[in-house]
Amino acid sequence: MSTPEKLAQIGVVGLAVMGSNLARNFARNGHTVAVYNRSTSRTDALISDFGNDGDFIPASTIEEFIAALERPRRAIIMVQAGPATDAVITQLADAMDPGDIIIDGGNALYTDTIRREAEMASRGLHFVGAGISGGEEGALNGPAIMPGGPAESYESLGPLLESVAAVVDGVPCVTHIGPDGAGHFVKMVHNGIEYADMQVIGEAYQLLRYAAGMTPAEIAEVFREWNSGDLDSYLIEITAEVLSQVDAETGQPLIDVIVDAAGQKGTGRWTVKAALDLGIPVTGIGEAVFARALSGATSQRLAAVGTLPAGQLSTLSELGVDRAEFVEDVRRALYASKLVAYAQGFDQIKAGSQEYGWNVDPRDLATIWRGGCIIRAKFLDRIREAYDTNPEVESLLLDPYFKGEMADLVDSWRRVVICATQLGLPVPVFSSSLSYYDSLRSERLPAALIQGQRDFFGAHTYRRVDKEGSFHIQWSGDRTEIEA
Ligand code: NBP
Repeated sequence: MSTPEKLAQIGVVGLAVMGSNLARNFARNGHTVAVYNRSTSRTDALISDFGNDGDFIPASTIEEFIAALERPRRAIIMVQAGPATDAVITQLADAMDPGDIIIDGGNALYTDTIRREAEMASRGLHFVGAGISGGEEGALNGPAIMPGGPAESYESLGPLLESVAAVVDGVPCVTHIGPDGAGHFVKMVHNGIEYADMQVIGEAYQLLRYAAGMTPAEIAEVFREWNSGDLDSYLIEITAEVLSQVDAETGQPLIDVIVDAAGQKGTGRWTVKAALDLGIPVTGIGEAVFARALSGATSQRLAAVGTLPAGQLSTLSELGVDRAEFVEDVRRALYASKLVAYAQGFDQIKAGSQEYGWNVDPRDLATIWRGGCIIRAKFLDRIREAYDTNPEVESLLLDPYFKGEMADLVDSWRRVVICATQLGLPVPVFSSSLSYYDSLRSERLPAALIQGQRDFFGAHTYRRVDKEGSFHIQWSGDRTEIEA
């Protein structure tokens, strides 16, 4: 096997939609890119369709691919997460030398990344689990990139990633997140927040459509308007596009011909599982994942529609609610619920960072999520400012700016949740986020009663508000308190 005259600065393994777009992005930015895919047809298609984008070195075997890379070799894997990724890692590692860098750009589970990083480190290789957000469009034109792994690998890899990442205010949307699984953990929570963000937008749509009686085209206009204020974000922008789309076949709004069942098998579910392990209440993300699960429970839904009693329902006009005021209330409820979801997501990242010793800086995330990724939003600037003001803030909701926002939003939020309940419209994230908010600000929670119950049936003991120690009531005896 001959070594090519010109070597590649970076290689991409896996040339489905994400890998080929990322390879093109590197090539368009002046890098020579080695490309390899298990089935050579994808490699051939990339070269024939987009070979003019820049310098590619197509390889038909892993050995050819490795030989095409300059040292230290840098290879990005963009294949299906799970066993496929392990198979490719093994192939690459067997052909690489100490000091070479393997980057997994897929949506890997962070615990897999921790395991893989340790395995590769024991072989003298650098392993970088990098979350890449922005879908196929982002991969081609500038994604947000969240690389973990050894800090020293970022010295060699960072400039390359910075050259292809999205840029906001002159700042590339990529930074070293932390050791081993940090990058994939942060990407997972990013996706969890994305689930919540999409669900709150869905709930707002549902209210405007079925409570305010607006058409999809009218609602699209409302979202366009909202996109010029606090809610300015990619997801609000594309929502207006989806709602304006008319189905060519039927002439109906596209939204009305799309089956209302959404999948929830990937990173959203992982986020909630990880949050449960860490004991962090990510209620917004959790409800969003469950809302998708319920949407897909087709047979249960079919059995329930029109048969489960709804009780006495009202309409907006029966409740004497002004439509324009209601639309503004819904905007505020959306914003408040979204704030809760982000605050909870950042809480989870903080907890994960502490658990695994990653030292993740939340300001970095608020900075790199401003561009390229699906949850890019204007208000991430505010989140960064909040952490600039106080990096140790207990919750984003307690930042002075966001507290001020909440003061403006909370009355509308309550009105919307009450109204939705009276109309019989589901608002799982709006309502659970409000309950979370009220729980956070409650002086006393019913957990005291739960502790009393636990002590009663299981002698689990309780702590007192007025002195140190653990106590137990002798419930089946004379009911005196003893110190445990
Ligand atoms: P897919 O996730 O659909 O994976 C297809 C690629 O995996 C093909 O190149 C395929 O090769 C390769 N592959 C498989 Br499957 N098994 C393999 C094996 N045992 N050995 C070698 N290669 C194997 O591609 P994608 O949608 O481009 O996504 C790539 C990664 O990026 C995934 O981890 C995904 O979760 C992540 N991601 C995707 C998006 C998105 O919007 N799609 C966004 C962010 C992250 P073949 O051609 O020979 O079958």
